Amino acid sequence: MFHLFRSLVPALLVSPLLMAADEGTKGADLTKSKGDTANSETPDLKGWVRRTDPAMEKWRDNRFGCFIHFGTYSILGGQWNGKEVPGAAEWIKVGGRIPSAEYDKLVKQFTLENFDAKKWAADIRRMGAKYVIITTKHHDGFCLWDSKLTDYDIGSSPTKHAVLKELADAVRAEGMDMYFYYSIIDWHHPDYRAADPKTPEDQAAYARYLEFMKGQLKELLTDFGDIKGLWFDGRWDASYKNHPDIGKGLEAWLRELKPGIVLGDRVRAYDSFADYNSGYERKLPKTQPLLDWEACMTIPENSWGYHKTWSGVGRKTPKTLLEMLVRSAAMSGNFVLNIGPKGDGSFNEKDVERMEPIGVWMKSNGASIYGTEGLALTLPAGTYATRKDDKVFIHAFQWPETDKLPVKGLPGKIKSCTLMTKDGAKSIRFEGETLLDLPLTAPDVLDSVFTLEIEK
Ligand code: FHN
Repeated sequence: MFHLFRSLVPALLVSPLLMAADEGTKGADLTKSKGDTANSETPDLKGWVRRTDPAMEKWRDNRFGCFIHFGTYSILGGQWNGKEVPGAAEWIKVGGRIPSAEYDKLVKQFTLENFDAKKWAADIRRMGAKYVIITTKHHDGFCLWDSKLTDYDIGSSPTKHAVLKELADAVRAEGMDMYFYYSIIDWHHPDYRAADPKTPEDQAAYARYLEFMKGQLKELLTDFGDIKGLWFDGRWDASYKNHPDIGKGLEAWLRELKPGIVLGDRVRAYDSFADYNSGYERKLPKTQPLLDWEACMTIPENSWGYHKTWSGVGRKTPKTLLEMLVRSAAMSGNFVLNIGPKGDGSFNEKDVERMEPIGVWMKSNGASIYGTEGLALTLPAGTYATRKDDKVFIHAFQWPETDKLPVKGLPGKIKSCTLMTKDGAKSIRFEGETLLDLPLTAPDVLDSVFTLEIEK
């Protein structure tokens, strides 16, 4: 088996580190749940080449995605033995020091009596997302599909739902693109190694693990219809990070298996970018990055999986989340909002309370997001600009303090200006680059959008 990976694992050295099979979380570092580190934002693009093929253009045009973290940890909702476990709910096995024998029993409770893939997809589409990324396997190793390569999967649970298949079909039926998240880290697989494998035994085990991973990725790309891309995670363990050729080899193999596949840079070690920078986790860049990028965001400070209580700072409001989406579009990036469904398969009401108002806003104002790029204008605080063709969209999260709004640096003269209100688009007077006679209060409590038509 090892010879298959000679090209992927070129230089594994020898050392005494051993990791017992049932100690998959031993190498797990809780601090790492603070998030993947964004790759360099310096002008050194490390040879990155902007893809302009239809699949990548579609990824760009989508602008808004929905992340779903769902697994057996969703049953616990951040609680173990009646107490809240600090940290992200999907890390509860580590945070709560739950023995594998106990944690693995959750599979038998995965009944999903309230799971309805069509409802999930419809709710997500109503929020305005154009693509969905679901955790097919998170760090705990549990697989949301009936994999031929492991029994630690949904096939061993009592549910009758084929979650991934049902969801992928429903997502496409709603006109959205399906992406699969896959964790490189695996706390369950006996052959996974977190540390750089040094002994021949560890090297052979890790090579078997990489083979297992490829087998699973092949299942994911062949058994679920058109999957637009893979979203890798957990590249920080030394076994992967110290050997950039593993990621590069895997990436080349995937591109051959599925031409046009969209891959974020987490498939690689931190040495270079794949199609886009996916390292903006729970934060946005300060200025517009030079390459394609995507931010992913939690509703609480740091829990991706369902959390029943979350006693941290709190859950972000719809306005805060929407402003992050708009700021991302205004810096030519994608924004992915995460939700964590409950263990029974229903959505968390706290997530829905945020998805709905964002969806109402997107219904009237989606044209100012989809297919747009950012535009650097001189604008008052809390105001951002996006553009598409001859239209410039001004987003006012903070309503102007006077009845005028200066918009400096436009790419041409204004031909017309409208403001979206609850009664539709209303014409706005302007003089040069200043919008005049504005209503005294914001027509939209979230974000009021001006559409400027610019002379070519
Ligand atoms: O540890 C994970 C975390 O649970 C979550 O899945 C996020 C999503 O980007 N990724 C890791 C941290 O970078």
